[in-house]
Amino acid sequence: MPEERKSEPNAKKITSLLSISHDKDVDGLASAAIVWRYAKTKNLDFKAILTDYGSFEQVFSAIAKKRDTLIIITDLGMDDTIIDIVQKGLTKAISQGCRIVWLDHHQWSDNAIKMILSLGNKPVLKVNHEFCAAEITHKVLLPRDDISTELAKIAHDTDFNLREIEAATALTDAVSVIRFGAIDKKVDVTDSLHPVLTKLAESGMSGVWDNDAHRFKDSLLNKRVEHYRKEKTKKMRKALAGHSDQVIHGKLVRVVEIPSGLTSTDIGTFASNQENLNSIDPELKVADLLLSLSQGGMLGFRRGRDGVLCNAAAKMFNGGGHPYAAGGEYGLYEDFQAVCDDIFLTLSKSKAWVSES
Ligand SMILES: [Mn+2]
Repeated sequence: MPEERKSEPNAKKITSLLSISHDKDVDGLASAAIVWRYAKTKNLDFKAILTDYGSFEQVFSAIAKKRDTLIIITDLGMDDTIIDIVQKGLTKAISQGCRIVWLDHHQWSDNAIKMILSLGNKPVLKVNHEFCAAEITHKVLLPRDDISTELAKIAHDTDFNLREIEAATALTDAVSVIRFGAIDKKVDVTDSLHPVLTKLAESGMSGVWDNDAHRFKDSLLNKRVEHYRKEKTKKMRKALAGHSDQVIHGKLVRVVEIPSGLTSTDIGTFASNQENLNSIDPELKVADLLLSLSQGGMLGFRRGRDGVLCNAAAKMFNGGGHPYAAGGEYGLYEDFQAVCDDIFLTLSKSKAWVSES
């Protein structure tokens, strides 16, 4: 039984579009909204799955059942650990007339790139670290659509942690509230995010956010976000109060422990604001390099000012990323202060993370 059809693109046969995007943040959501707008312009039935790396097995076995579907994957990276799962699902789908478009900005292994490009039906793969995923999606699918342009801008503001657009910061918190709420109640994250995704895809930010009133149009969501922010501030003040500092190679390095319900981006943003720090301790200065340690032993790296390369620092802890934000791994631990001393010692051994700009 021939499993594979001839690899002619079945463009004419394609009737539906499946969007698979990252559920964790605004970038993933905005990417899915842009893909949805694209589906509308092509009159394709649309379905979205918002997911995270832990669920790849489930997602890609669902993909294997698809026929004559354009599958657009956004804001999700691939490394060697998941190649087999992904390849199996995609190969089956392609043999059933599907086409693959993958748009991302994370780190990919060479093997993962080779695998995607070797698939049938002319796969499209765009990976670019200089943009967020929604920007790439916008450029590739709908460069002239105003709402997609806006969504890409919103995603850029949060993904690069610029925090210049109030609505973008608010949407970031809304995504967290909705995700944590779904996880708590053990309901599906995609289902919970669907109302917001629908409105973003229909009308862009004006579908969810009232710019004049500086609030969400959905008053319940607005209340949940306000409450979440208050709780978050409390937690962050507490986390920062327990910081450990050391000056290394002339740079102030600070380690904080992240409590549950907060991300290293939350802490990084809060701790880079001098006013926030003054409210905890008038003597506390913004650190040049901030490391946030999660309870699972993951490390987030953020810089308070130029002169530090977070990616180089993260590399010393089996990680990587950008000069302004990166991630790495410490491993499970018990004694926070012992971890700090260990981290300080590691950072003192190399100057690779210090730049003279
Ligand atoms: Mn992203």
